[in-house]
Amino acid sequence: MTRFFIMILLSGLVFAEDAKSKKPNILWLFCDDMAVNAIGAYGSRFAEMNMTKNIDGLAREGMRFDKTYVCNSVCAPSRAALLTGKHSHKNGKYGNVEKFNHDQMQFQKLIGKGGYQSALFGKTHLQGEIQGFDHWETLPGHGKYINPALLTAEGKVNHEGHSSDVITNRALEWYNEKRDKDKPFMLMVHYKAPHRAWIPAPRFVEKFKDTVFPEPKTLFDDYKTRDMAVQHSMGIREHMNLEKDLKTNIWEHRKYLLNKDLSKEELTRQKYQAYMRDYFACVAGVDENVGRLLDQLKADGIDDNTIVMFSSDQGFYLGEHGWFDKRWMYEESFRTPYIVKWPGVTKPGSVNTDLCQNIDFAETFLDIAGVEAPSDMQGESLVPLFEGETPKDWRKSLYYHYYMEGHGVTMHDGVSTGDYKLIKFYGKKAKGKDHWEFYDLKNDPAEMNNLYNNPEMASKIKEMKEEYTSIRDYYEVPDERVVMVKRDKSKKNKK
Ligand SMILES: [Ca+2]
Repeated sequence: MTRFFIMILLSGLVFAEDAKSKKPNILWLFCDDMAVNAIGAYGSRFAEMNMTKNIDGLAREGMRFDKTYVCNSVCAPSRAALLTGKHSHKNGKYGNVEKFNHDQMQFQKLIGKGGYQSALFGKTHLQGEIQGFDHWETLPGHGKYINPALLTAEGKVNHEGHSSDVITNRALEWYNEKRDKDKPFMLMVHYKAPHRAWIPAPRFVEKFKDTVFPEPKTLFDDYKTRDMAVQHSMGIREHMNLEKDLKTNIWEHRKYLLNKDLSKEELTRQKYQAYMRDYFACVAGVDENVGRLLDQLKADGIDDNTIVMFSSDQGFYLGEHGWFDKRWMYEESFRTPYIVKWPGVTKPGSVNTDLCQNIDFAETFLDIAGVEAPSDMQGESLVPLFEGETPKDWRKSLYYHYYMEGHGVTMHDGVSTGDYKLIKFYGKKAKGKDHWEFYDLKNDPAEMNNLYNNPEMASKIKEMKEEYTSIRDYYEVPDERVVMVKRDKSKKNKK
């Protein structure tokens, strides 16, 4: 009896030693257009509504990153930056239309050297066949919300159900049945939700029907001091499509719109509520599926040796400035959520405020896997930050560059130190001239006051212009303007 007990004790010790020396698994959870403000853990105006309990749980048990940003706030370029660890001008993916060069180096082509098996499920938005993953099942283009097809190495496979459920089901099938259980894994789960046109799974359609969502303070922004923002075409009132976006009966709504008693403000408010109902019904679907994946790790007893990271391809406007969509270098779209739970490494409930960017993710994955990152990747490993040890020479500013002309957002680039932001608009709407904006983020976090013409700010602006030149040099941004590939409207974008 005693001998039996000792044996159990010894095997327990061996197991504990094994777990310690074993490389950690990585579960990467990635959304499309998930606003920082949508996540309760970030303490937004929706936080008390408790709509993201599984994602919030990750922040409670791990580290919340408050200053993680993207380099180009639109779907495909963000994914290219994620895989290559490079800004758009280095990976060649400037917008959503031109082809991505899959032959270039990407982290997943190297992570196997560290003994990892890799798999990706869901949205990549990078036309052409993805390379380097041991297993992949990806949505063609944007993919469909309901009954999506997935591209695989063997061809296209049709699935039934909502995309968030299908993507999770496929990931779980690989996890349970196809992976090599003796190797660590890098599992990437890329949801389409909550991208426009915000179609939830049927079980969530009615979830928020009686909910009144709090409005942002800037819902009725008049864009005073911001010439470029005036020209937007992502206004909830003016540009949100009634039929496709808000799924209303268009004829009934037309009658409604013709009602002269309805003020512009009231129309904005009603459309905002309808938008939030669908957006959060999609978020609820993601959160539930995040819970399913976390439960599985726990049930298998490997949650202690699995790093879970949650992020999005960029932020989104949930009515701030009267908008939906992304693209701008303003905080709501420039910033993205990032939460990391690494048991034994990230301190539970901790918050990091260092400047991080989506070009850092590739090098972070490689660092975890013990694989050296190629010297031309442009990010930094975030592993020291997970350990609570910010390197002394950590970056002091971030570079951003948007190359498209979409939703009334003209081409622009800029630099942010977290406290100050300088933006240079130079695209069509700037009419051939450089048009600058400058924000004091500490005193004006909502970016309502462009202070570029304020003489009191002159020396700070000069300093930020020097920073702008220096960061462009550092990342080797060419001076030549990029001519964007236009979408061929004669063909349907099938892939
Ligand atoms: Ca997106």
